Amino acid sequence: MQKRFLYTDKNILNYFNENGYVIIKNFFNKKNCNKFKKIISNYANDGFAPIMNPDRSEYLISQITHKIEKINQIGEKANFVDNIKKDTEYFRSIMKNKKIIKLLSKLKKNKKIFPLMSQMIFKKANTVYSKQSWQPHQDNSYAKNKNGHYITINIFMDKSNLDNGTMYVWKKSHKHGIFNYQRKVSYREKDSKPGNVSVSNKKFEVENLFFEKGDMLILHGNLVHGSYPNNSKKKSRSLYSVSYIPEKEKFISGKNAQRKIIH
Ligand SMILES: O=C(O)CCC(=O)C(=O)O
Ligand SMILES: [Fe+2]
Repeated sequence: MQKRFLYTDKNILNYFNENGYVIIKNFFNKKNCNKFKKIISNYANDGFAPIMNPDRSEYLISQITHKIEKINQIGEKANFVDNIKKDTEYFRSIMKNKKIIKLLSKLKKNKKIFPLMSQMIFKKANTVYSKQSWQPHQDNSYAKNKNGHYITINIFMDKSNLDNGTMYVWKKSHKHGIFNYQRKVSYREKDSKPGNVSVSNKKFEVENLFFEKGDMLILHGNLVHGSYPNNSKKKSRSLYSVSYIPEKEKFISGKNAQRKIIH
């Protein structure tokens, strides 16, 4: 297994600059992971498709109308809708988690850091979307920050390995700016292969990454990464992904994600 750092480790910055990613071990404890999964699962559809921006009520509602319709009694419906506010606030509180912001700020010369968007990816065992294998892509191919300051974190809510669809990176590929890419539908795609496919003449070694439940991956926006399908019959591989940017940096908002500075 590759190196996993404690939150307080002094070598995080060096490792991140050199490798374009860093893994913080047990950032969330198991109880917090279970709480998170329980709450967000209330909003999943049958195929457990990813949920875009569950921290924004307008996004959450737009993705769960089918669930609301299925509830028979008006009182129950009202209770379900009433919970949305509380739950979006909970997801938002994770995006704005002080420990996360402080650590990301350390990686970016102590600049102020703001969240832009979030996404829940379930890869729940035995569902349609478990077979999702993200093609090798740079997250910054969407946001297009010219200075390469776009960052994504993935909080792993399950143990993640080759069997249940873990992630891989193209080693040190963050050092070459934004590559050309083949555009792909990356939200509710039909081919189970989302992610703008990076195209480069350079050859990079593939490094598979392994995670314990509660680990947090911090990704440089220009590091090419992807993931394998979840072939496990039993083990889901869920993660909550949040993207960030330092103050005053430019980015593309995007039609689906609608990235915006969240204060
Ligand atoms: O969930 C995965 O396997 C990868 C997700 C990812 O890279 C992304 O959302 O940009
Ligand atoms: Fe990604």
